[in-house]
Amino acid sequence: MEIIQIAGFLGSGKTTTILALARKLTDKGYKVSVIVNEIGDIVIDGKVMEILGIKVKKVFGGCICCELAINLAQTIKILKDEYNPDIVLIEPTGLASPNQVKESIKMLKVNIKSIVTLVDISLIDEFLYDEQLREIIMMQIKDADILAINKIDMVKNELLLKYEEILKFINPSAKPIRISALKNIGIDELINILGV
Ligand SMILES: Nc1nc2c(ncn2[C@@H]2O[C@H](COP(=O)(O)OP(=O)(O)OP(=O)(O)O)[C@@H](O)[C@H]2O)c(=O)[nH]1
Ligand SMILES: [Mg+2]
Repeated sequence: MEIIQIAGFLGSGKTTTILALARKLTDKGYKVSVIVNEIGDIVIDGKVMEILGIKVKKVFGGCICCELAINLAQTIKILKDEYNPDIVLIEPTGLASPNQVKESIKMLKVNIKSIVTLVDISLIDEFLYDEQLREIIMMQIKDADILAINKIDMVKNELLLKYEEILKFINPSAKPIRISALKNIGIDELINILGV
């Protein structure tokens, strides 16, 4: 069982990316489970995923990163015991620290494959102007193993090139990739980089 965390700020495209990944991985024959926190429109998302035959577990009560650490670990344990999926995709809240989420499940001795941090290229300029948002977004970028610039369908190439440089500067060890989760661009490449 391998665990992949799809992190990123509010609205960056985590659920859309998870759906796109889960579809392709299911088609490849993998048994996929998704763990989401119970916020926003996830009830609908959950239904969509159930229809696709993807097992969905919800973590209740808000922020995955802090008080729910035990709950998340329990959820993963139950998933493993009851369903034993090949791949678990985790969507933390958009405010979570990816490393904290990772830390909270370390004791399970499961294989945490990667942290993918999504960067919403259509809003990054705006977000980075705000001091508080900047802090959260920088933390999420620094925690990434893979940095997926999402919503590339919405912006010009110059902006992409500019942010590829900036992201490389903030986190030189992360692998960069351009995607559009909504238009299904770059998802195969993301799966390749993930090595699943
Ligand atoms: N144009 C465009 N829109 C996208 C893309 N990916 C996601 N979106 C849209 O962005 C919005 C937010 O996407 P979600 O997948 O719900 O983002 P999220 O990170 O799960 O959001 P929260 O769970 O609320 O933090 C939705 O309206 C998506 O349709 C993309 O690649 N291109
Ligand atoms: Mg979501």
